[in-house]
Amino acid sequence: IDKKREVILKKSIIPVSQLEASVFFGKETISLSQNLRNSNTGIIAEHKRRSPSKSIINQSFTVEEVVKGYESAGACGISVLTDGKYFGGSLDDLLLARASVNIPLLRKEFIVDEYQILEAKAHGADLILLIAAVLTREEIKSLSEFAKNLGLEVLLEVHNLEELEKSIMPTLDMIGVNNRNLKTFEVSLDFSKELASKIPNEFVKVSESGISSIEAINELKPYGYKGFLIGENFMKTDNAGKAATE
Ligand code: IGP
Repeated sequence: IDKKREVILKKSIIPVSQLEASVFFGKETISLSQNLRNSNTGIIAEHKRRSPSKSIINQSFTVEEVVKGYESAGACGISVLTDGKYFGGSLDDLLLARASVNIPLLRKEFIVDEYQILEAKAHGADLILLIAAVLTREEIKSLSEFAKNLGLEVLLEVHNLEELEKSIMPTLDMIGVNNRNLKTFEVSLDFSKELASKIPNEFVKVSESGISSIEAINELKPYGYKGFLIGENFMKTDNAGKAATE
């Protein structure tokens, strides 16, 4: 992570003043947490070309095609991977998505620095992801406060009880349980089921990764989950938007 921070700061070629001058910077954000509270499907569909666990998933569609498909299929929000190294994404993907749809957009990235949050806002994001596994409580606090001050919502990702307990604070909007262990790539919905009762009710509960059927969603709903983050299962099909409808 320190390496990543170094790389980011070196690459921070767009001056902050220029990010702040972008058309999207002053734009009001759209609330994913509200959408999820009011929805009975709760789908957050992800744009994901490839991943470290599966290599290439799908590279045959443009970002616009995928996100428009997701929007017309009724997704509550869209997650756009902007990490290039592991997921083949970029901030341009986020910008193209923003130009194509009017539903909330998550910048899916390993965020470790405030500069990345400014980038997210300038490229049209409505919310950011913070991953408890790579951040201290103090970092989660300062990064989430920074995001909230820009009008962005915060989805905090946890994978176990320790990460959850260290992270709970009022500047988070949604808490996501990642069903995939980022180190071993093991996937199990049991992670969501086991942690559900430990997540305080003021946060919208999201279950992330490895969700590949309506049955899985129906299994998770009784545990209080309102959001379901799905990438690979939609992206691997010939028509991601259509898969999201079904
Ligand atoms: C989507 P899946 O199994 O449906 O493709 O998973 C999403 O949850 C996953 O991409 C993800 C992720 C992350 C990627 C969850 N947390 C953190 C990168 C970084």
